[in-house]
Amino acid sequence: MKTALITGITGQDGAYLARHLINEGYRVIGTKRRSASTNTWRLDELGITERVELATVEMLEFGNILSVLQEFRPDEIYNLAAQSFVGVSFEQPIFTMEANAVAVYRLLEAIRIVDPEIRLYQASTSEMYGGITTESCGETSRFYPKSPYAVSKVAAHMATTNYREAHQLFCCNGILFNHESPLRGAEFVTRKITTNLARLALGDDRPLRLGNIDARRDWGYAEDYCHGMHLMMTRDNPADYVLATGTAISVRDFVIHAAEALDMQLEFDGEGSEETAHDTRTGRCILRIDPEHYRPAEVNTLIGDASKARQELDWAPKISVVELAGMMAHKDYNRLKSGAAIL
Ligand code: G4F
Repeated sequence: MKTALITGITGQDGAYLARHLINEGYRVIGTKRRSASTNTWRLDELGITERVELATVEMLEFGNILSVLQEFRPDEIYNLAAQSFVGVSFEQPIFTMEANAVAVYRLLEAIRIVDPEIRLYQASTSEMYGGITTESCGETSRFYPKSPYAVSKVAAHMATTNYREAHQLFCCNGILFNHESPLRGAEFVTRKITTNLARLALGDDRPLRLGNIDARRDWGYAEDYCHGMHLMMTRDNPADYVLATGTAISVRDFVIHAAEALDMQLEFDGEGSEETAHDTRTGRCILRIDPEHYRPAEVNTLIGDASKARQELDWAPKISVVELAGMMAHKDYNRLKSGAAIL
């Protein structure tokens, strides 16, 4: 039986990846930070809480990382732990660099000390391309980070590549474009949209408040992407792969698709921060712009080219963004209708 260690197992990707690896016959160890109460709602929803072993690890402490590797001797590590909020990284750039980049050095050094045969998956991100908006980005595209988050992820990406080349570690960077699901954190825009629209569909009258609705993202379904992570780790040779759908739509269009799934037909009026949207069927105001959600530097468009993953991993996304918006909206509607808390 192979052992996988997943840092950040309580997040969206950690939960889907854990379920996939359990189904593949792995022993799964997940790290979590020390806290009075660990939120395992995603593992609970997938019905796998009792099937994973949780270890308390602080990624800022080298000794913690070393100990967990020595104790469990994993065959594979999936480093998904991060300060993953792009907006927050403008407020906490130093913590973001520590948690997302220096922590990766700790992990890489610990692997070298404990067992250089351990394989590492590093969660890289499309945010690294940030300012490259004119082309669809692949593994060899130039990086142009536009936030402290993106800068930290470029540093981690480079460190991982360097350890592969300098120390011959089996390390892969998975450059994942935005990937969403009903398990997405409620602060990210897609889930913020679906939770608020579901609330409105159930009679609440407070409009959804968003920042830049013209930003365009290449959104895929997170579970598809977690399968892709595992495929990278089963290759004979380590490499970096982009996972993406190849199609981008705007935040505005995501709102429209999610609203349609809840039987709302939106019409937009006004411009810039004065723009609003109402439901043509009821006349109710559904969306307002709130400049508080604008970012100091915005990534306007991201589109990925996953042809290498398609060819070498036989990977392809299975769910379209329209299906995804509908799936998320229905799930949140049903959660709220049954009285469940939105987490
Ligand atoms: O959902 P978002 O916060 O995701 P973002 O910034 O693209 O980053 C996510 O995906 C990356 C790629 O996989 C990850 F690396 C990263 O960790 C994270 O998971 O924002 C998407 C877009 C942005 O352009 C943002 O400005 O939506 C825009 N937006 C407009 N109004 C908003 C809002 N974003 C948020 N979170 N909240 C708003 O009210």
